Amino acid sequence: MIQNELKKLGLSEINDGTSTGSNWFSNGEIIESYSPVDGKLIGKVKTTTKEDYEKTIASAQEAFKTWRTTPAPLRGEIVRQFGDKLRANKAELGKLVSYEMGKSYQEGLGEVQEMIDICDFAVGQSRQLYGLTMHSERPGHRMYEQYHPLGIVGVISAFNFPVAVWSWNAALAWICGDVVIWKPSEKTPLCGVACQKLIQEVLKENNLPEGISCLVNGDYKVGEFMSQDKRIPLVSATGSTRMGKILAKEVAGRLGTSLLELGGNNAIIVTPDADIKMTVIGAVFGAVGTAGQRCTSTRRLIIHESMYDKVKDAIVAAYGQLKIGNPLDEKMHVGPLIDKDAVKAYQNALVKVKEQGGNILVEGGVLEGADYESGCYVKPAIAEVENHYEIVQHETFAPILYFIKYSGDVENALEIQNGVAQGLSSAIMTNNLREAEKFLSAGGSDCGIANVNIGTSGAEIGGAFGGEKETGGGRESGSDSWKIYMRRQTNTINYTTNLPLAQGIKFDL
Ligand code: UN1
Repeated sequence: MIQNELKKLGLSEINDGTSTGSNWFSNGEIIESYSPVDGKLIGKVKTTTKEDYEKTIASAQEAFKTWRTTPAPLRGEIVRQFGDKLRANKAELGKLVSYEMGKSYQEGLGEVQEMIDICDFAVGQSRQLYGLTMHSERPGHRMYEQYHPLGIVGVISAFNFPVAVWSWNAALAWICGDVVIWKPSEKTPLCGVACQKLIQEVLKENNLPEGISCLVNGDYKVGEFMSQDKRIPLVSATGSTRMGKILAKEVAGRLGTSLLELGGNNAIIVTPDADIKMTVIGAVFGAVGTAGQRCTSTRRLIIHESMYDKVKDAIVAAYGQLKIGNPLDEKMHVGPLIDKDAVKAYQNALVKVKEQGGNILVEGGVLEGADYESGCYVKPAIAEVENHYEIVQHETFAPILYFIKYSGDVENALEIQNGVAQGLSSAIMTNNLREAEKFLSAGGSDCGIANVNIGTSGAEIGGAFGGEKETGGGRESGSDSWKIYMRRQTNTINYTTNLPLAQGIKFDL
């Protein structure tokens, strides 16, 4: 189905799973990558052994010596060229993302666009790695701070954004003078190899060391090499809260830094002043886009009782129009889940919804027959629930949307919204200024992302992306997220012939 794209991306030559250069050492077990679109084998990739890993670290350490002293704007120029490489390969990479992960082709292209956008952002940032200057309390002294490269940055990414999340980290880490070791999800290894090949072309064209970008493959065991390795000062990880808690402990145990993007349990509050049409588009795309497999997917709709029936009818009707099928076919709205384990988790969640008292409004189910051979296609479901149900408190990575009714004013809705362990994304649909401002205030949404009159997903790269509570507290991509990829140094310079001490301390010899 995508033979030409695989060829253009240089992936047709790795059929036995062995690495073919590109600064990628993989001689371990074979991972077979099957497409959730049609269940076919796309390719094989070998995992990284401990020996391969040590080679990878050596290559990264070697590259860091050159890269850290390359002027930041020149590092930006390399990232600019990488952005151009992505532009030239956007259709192919977007299609591979769509085929290996299962999101729609439009969303695959959108993901590559996010990569291009973060490259552009990073190029500009490469001339703005600003530190402050301070006035010294001592005469003839000057104080300032500067930001220096950190070293090796480890990136562990998830299957749902198999390429973009790496680029948010890598593009910034590179302009900051760091080198990157990336472990993509073992569910989307070919996306990782494709990106590694593209950046290696750029490095080669510029005679730069390959170790600026390194790829490792495998499951959590390879992730553990990284989290336990004191040669990696920063590990940025995206995935489940369960994974994040284990990784954070390991990294903290060696006093390293972790940047975590973990689960969400994102809600849209629909107030009496909401625009129904906008609410329907925002909620339906948020809940079923990427088959509900974004960290930012809409899980809960908290609807005012006065609007409840209207919103319910409109959304249930919209669900009746959804076309589920091959995501490469642009007429489809919903593609498959990533694999059969995800299908099982979706089915279990629906059983629990019923057991715990939920009322199903749109029945789910696994689709069978022609066009659904992979066994990964499911129907988006809707249930009326109460916020305290154990299953509602939990993030299920599938298209299940919960309706929760609230009465009284927006404070009551906020209490429900904030009444979960996760804190990634949130939204309010309202044309009422007081409600919107309350939602955005210190007493409002407790999430890292809070939107007015748009849905919970689809964040732009210009803002800092991440969330609070069990989402892990990390911030990636825009704003000042670059700072975590650097170490800060405070410098005091004395340009006199005396040596006065700070705090007026006298120490005469
Ligand atoms: C994620 O689901 O891990 O806001 C990232 C969005 C995307 C990123 C999602 N820009 O939906």
